[in-house]
Amino acid sequence: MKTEKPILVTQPFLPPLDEFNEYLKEIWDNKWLTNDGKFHQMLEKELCGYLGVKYISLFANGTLALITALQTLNIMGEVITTPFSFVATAHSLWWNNIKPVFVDIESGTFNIDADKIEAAITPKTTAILPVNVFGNPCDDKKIQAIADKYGLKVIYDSAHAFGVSQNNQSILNFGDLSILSFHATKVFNTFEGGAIICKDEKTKKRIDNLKNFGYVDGNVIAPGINGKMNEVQASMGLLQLKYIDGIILNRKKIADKYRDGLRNITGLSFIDDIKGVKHNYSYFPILINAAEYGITRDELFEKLAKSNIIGRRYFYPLISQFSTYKGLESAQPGRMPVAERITEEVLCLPIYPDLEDEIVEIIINLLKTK
Ligand code: T4K
Repeated sequence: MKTEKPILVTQPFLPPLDEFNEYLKEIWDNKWLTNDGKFHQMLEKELCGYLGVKYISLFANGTLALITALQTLNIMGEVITTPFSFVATAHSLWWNNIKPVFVDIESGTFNIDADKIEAAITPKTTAILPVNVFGNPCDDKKIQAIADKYGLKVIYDSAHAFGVSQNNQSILNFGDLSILSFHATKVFNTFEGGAIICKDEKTKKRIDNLKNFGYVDGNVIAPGINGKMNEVQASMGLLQLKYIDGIILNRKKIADKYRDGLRNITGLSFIDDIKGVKHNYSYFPILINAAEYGITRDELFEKLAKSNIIGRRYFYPLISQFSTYKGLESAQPGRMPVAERITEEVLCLPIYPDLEDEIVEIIINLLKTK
């Protein structure tokens, strides 16, 4: 069983080109390309409505949004975060001269284990930076209670969590600030892009200033960055919004098909939908317990690749295992047993709105036959 062309872990959704051309024509006519343009303003407004959030500030990418979110709240010293994420999470701390302190994750969601946060707090801790990894919500209640007790800020890296809600509330409203990524590989894409979500107008203004070099009325109030989203990106976002419900529905159908096909395979497990949560099916991670499954995750990865199925080991290695971070005390081997196991077992299977049923069946059969 080998597919004709390589099946990648994801493929961006692209709307019909002629619909995009209409936006491009308007941009060409107006000659307004960036700096809070018409489409930028429209997208901020429409996203607030779609996502159920109060204020949103668009960015050129999610990493700049993270870096600016930390600057917005003047975070410094040490920040508690997860090692099980894309490296941009911890990099945003490094860029702000903040020391990341890694805390283990829980096996049910792969998110930071809220019960282990308190032990990592020191007099230098100023914030918690959890990640709603693969779009699964963190235990916000517990995290917020700890933050309140110790006077810490909470910034959520929600790069994977576009459109996810819990008990009919957007999880982007968790914490003080949340960030999104609109990268090509995400559920909702603007080629590259990102955003910060905040709850009051004053903070929104500060973020908008910081993403525009720190300018306020001709004065510069802080060493801000150029984080602005341009009009081509924003118009792509407006167009994506027209299709987003169908995109998420197709992803759900694929996730359901995987779950039906992969349930009850010894040594292979996955996360089911969480009660009360509206998921976005941004990734489909499975765990391979080599002793029970018969081959290791890496052997399975190679086997699938031979059949042209290119999964991804998100997130392997852990951020704390990269050279840049492995010298930190919190990164030492043995300190985060759950994360250290999951990073060796995880494999993300292809999932994207156009993925054909027959391909999903091929993948399921490959996983069934060892
Ligand atoms: N926080 C978290 C938790 C994140 O996951 C990320 C980004 C960030 C923060 C930072 O947000 P951004 O600054 O990126 O907005 C990818 C993405 O580049 C990255 O955005 C993403 N997380 C990360 C999880 O995945 P790679 O190195 O795996 O990307 P790449 O190029 O190997 O692409 C993955 C697959 O997607 C390929 O197999 C093919 C497909 N693909 C990719 C691109 C770029 C396409 O089909 N078309 C494309 O245009 O990092």
